[in-house]
Amino acid sequence: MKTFCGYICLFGKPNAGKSTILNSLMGFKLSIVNRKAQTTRNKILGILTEENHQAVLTDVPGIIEPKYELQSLMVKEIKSALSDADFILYIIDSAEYNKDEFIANLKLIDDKKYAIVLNKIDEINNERLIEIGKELNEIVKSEIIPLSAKSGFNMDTLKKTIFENLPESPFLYDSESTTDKPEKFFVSEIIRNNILSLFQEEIPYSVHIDVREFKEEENKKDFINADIIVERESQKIIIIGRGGNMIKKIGQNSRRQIEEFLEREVVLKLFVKVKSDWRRDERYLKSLF
Ligand SMILES: Nc1nc2c(ncn2[C@@H]2O[C@H](COP(=O)(O)OP(=O)(O)OP(=O)(O)O)[C@@H](O)[C@H]2O)c(=O)[nH]1
Ligand SMILES: [Mg+2]
Repeated sequence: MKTFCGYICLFGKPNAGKSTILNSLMGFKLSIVNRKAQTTRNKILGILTEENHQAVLTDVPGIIEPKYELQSLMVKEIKSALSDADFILYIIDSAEYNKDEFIANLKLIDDKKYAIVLNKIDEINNERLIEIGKELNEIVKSEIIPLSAKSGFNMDTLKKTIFENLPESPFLYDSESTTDKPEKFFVSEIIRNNILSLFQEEIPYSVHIDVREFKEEENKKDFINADIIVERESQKIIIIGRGGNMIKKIGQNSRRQIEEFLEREVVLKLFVKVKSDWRRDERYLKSLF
């Protein structure tokens, strides 16, 4: 039997809904989603296999002008995913659509095969949707898929487009795999997402999670030991909170979600550590990416 397999890159601005779309296609929460922009930092693979088709979906950070080393590495993640891609989904938040910006980002992908995904159409009215559609039709010849990842509207069309654009190729992953990242990665992402949700301004962007220990023992709960790395002593105090109330909340919420993800019970120990200016420390970042 012929098989079809290839890399599909989810590309777009921060907050466009790339990770939400990946999760919806996969049918479970693989990539963290947050209403704050710049949620995704690393390239995440979701492997979707149906019969003789395998789509390797890459969720990447939103496209930005890098201002510090961490962001430069995030842009590198995007560029490597784009160059590997057989097909690109250019994802747009329809409520935030802007023609000039659309054209500027299109330049990064216009040598590749792509489709335009107009996400969050639940946030605009029909007249606006038609207006955007007309404008896009004047700029590109590619397929345009209006959808709402949140409600699931038109996700089936998107899936069909993805499978139709896979090149003929042997499978790259075995058909049971759903991702390339180890469980440890998802544990750190869940903890980071709770910090993103609980704190404002700089804190979420100053945090890195280092899962130092992840022990699976027979007849015992998994033991997870993770460091929350921040850039300054003052941030450490905020993360710990009055009488430890914030770190306790982070721990409780994360443990619950980790257990949901792993489908088994865990013991989670969190420590807050300061590593000054880690976001600009090239050597440290290299060890993370
Ligand atoms: N109303 C509405 N909101 C959506 C839809 N899809 C995603 N969102 C919301 O948009 C926000 C951003 O979603 P993400 O999936 O994290 O966006 P992203 O493109 O991965 O963002 P980065 O990782 O920061 O680049 C979240 O609050 C989502 O719940 C949609 O179809 N409709
Ligand atoms: Mg994301």
